[in-house]
Amino acid sequence: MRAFLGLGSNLGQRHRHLADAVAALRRLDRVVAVSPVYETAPEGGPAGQGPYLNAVVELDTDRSPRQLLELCHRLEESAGRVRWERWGPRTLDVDVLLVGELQVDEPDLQVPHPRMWERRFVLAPLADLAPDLVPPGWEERVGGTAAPAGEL
Ligand code: GSY
Repeated sequence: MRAFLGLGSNLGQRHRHLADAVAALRRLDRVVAVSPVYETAPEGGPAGQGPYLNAVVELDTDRSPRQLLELCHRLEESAGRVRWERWGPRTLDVDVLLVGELQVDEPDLQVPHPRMWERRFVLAPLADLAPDLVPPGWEERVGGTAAPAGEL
């Protein structure tokens, strides 16, 4: 199954947190591709939080969406994430974006991710990996900023 995970960090050693998560994914599953990193303005959450680094990882996986969610939580815990505040700054956020054509609508898990189509910090790296999946003209319709910030 072709699956996509969104990675973000705006606390501590941001690049290191993303790189560690990708290294762990390479050990635990089949990583097909990793997008470039983008520095993005925070969307939502408290004022004054720092910019994010964001990237998207493509997997070829046998895991279910729920198993992928559990994997995401493990990666976040490994980065020392503490859930102080909803939408607040975090060392690492990992979201399940897409899992093949599967659709899930449960309280703690929605696939495709319900807000991904309005988020430049998701669509910019996803468009690099899978332009076929990103609606044409998204750049005109979606706000926010995303500046290239290297590779993982
Ligand atoms: O939902 C992911 C965490 N997050 C982000 C993010 O990763 N990047 C940007 N730019 N803003 C965000 N707001 C939240 S919450």
